[in-house]
Amino acid sequence: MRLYLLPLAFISSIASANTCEVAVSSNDSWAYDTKTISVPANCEEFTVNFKHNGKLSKEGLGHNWVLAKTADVNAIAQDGGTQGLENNFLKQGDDRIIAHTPIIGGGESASTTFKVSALDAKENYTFFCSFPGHTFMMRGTLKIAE
Ligand SMILES: [Cu+2]
Repeated sequence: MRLYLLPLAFISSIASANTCEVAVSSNDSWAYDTKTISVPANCEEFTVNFKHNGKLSKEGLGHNWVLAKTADVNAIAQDGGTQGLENNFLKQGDDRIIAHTPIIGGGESASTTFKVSALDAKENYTFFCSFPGHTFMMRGTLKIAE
């Protein structure tokens, strides 16, 4: 019995650790490699590990990963567009933003972690890049998986 139970416990602990994070990447174009992120409801926190696999600088073609309610995305991007790279093209203290990474350039990576309990399974969430001109192409859906 013990021989069967130990490997199962080991496997399930690896699985639960892996599913509370996701890798998302982009490159020197206006796209993420991921369109949909599913967050397990039993995760306490969820981490997005974001990587820019391109070569261009963050001034030229930087990207970030920002999470908000879908209904708030356009207003956040509009308010952030004038805030400059030093503010990651986001309005400081904007409480509509649930989580975000800084703007990164080619070869760089950044992570952001948020509390899953802050999300509502009935709500629609969108992740997007707030770099001016990117927001309409660089976006995807995030949902809580029951
Ligand atoms: Cu971008």
